[in-house]
Parts: sequence; structure tokens; C-alpha cells
Amino acid sequence: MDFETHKREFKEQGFTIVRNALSQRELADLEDAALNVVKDHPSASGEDYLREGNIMERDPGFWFLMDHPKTYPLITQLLSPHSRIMSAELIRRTGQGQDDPVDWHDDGPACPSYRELATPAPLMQLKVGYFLEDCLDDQSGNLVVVPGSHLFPEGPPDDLPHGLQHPEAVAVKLHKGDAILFHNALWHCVLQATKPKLRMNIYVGYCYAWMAPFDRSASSLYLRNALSGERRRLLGDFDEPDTNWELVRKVFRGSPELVALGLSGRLATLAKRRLKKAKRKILGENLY
Ligand SMILES: O=C(O)CCC(=O)C(=O)O
Repeated sequence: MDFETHKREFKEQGFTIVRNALSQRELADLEDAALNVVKDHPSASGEDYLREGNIMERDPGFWFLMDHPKTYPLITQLLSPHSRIMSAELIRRTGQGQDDPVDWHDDGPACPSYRELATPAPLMQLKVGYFLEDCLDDQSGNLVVVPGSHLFPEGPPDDLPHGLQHPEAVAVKLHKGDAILFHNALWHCVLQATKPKLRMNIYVGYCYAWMAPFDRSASSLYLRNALSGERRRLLGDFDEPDTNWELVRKVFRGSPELVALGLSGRLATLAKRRLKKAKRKILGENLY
């Protein structure tokens, strides 16, 4: 499917599927990284459901997903070129032990909800689900969606019959390596798995650059230093917001006067700006 068709499908249905988003090599790397997370988990030896957030901190094998060439260009066009990562989670469902067949919901906070901002609900976060196992029948803990429900004026009612009992519900069928992108307002739930079968997947959620992540507060020193460029930006790792948007852009990229000052001149200008800022902080906005 071409780029424009994905965009149209997402806008009309609230989701789109990128088939074969991951190569065999990428799948193997992700499986290794996922097993590293699973083995550290208290339920690792059991069969229970497992959902772990903040996985970019856990293994470098996940990092390439942040700006993956098969999905990230869609994020920049559907959401914004100024997006960031809101969450990165690993989910393991085994079809055995305790499971969490989540009920109908749409995504986002409750205070206020995205739906309170506008009708239909605006696109504020976009999740990409990468599947590491085939999920091709209706018994493997499938994700279930109501196509087009992101345009409905309300979220799913509490008494909506679960899963496929709802006449407009569709079980998403994915091959290992496929990715699904979905809108925060899409009604979705998960089917109870009825046979032992591994369903392992990763969700990377994106939101606007100024929104807060929900599975982490800040990157570790290790991650900040190990990542560079776009990926660092995608995790929101700036010393201060204006270090990012003002100083870097104006001083080092944009302003011919500052560039003409040479390195020591630029450093002196930066230092003066910092001092002014500190003074403003101490004395208040109106006193300097
Ligand atoms: O696919 C799943 O297991 C749960 C997905 C879900 O409901 C969500 O991430 O909001």
C-alpha cells in the first residue's frame, strides 16, 4: 500500500496496517531485546500477561523503532513533524495464566480527555504496534477495533458488548513483522485468548513535542549520552526547552551576526543570555 493510501485509510478508519514493516533481521533484534525485558520480570518464568513501559531504557535493541523508515514518515505527516515519543511498551500475552483482555476504551487522559477538547476528538497521540508473532485467528488475544469510531462524538459506552459481540467490531489480523498505526480516539479492546499462543508486541506511542510522556519522567544519563540527533529529540532530551528551540536554532544555525562572532564571541553571548535569564528568575519579569 502506498503512502497516500495509508494516510487516507488512517483518516477514514482511524487505523492503518503497514505489512512487513520489520525485516527478518530487525525482528530477530527485537526478539532478543524483548527476551531481555521478559527475563528480568517477576512473572518471567510463569505464563502470565506482562506489560512493561519505558523499554527504550531497557535495551538498545529497541532504539531503531523510534524513527523507523516504514512508520515514522507516516507519524510526521499524520501527527506532526514536531512529535515526540510518549510511551514505549512491551506486551506479552501467552493465552495461559492471568491475562488482561482490556475492555473497550479509547486512549488518553481523563483530565480533561481528548474528547473534551473537540468533536470529533483531535488526533493527539498515535500508537504504532509492532507484532513479533503472527496473530491471525480470533483466539490469540487479538486487538479488536471499531473502524471509523475515532470520528464518533463519544467514547465507547460502558455496556458495549465485549469484543466481537459488538456487530461493528473487527479483530485485527497481523503477521509477524506487521505494524498497526491507530488514532487515540479509535474504540478498541482485546479478545480473551482461548488457546496457549504467544502474542508479543511493542507499542510506540507518539504525541506532540510539548506533551508529557506517560511511562517515564526523564532519560537516564546513559540514554541521553548514547543517543544522538533525532532520537534524542524524540525522547524530549533537552537541557531546557529554549536550549533546543532558541539557542541552537538562532545561535548555531540561523543568525549570521552570531556566527560571525566566532566561537569565543558566541560563547560570551550565550553566557550573557544565561546571566540575563538567571537575573530574570531572581528578580522577576518586571524588574530588570
Ligand atoms: O493490544 C493490547 O494488548 C492492548 C492495547 C491497548 O488497549 C492500548 O494500548 O490502549
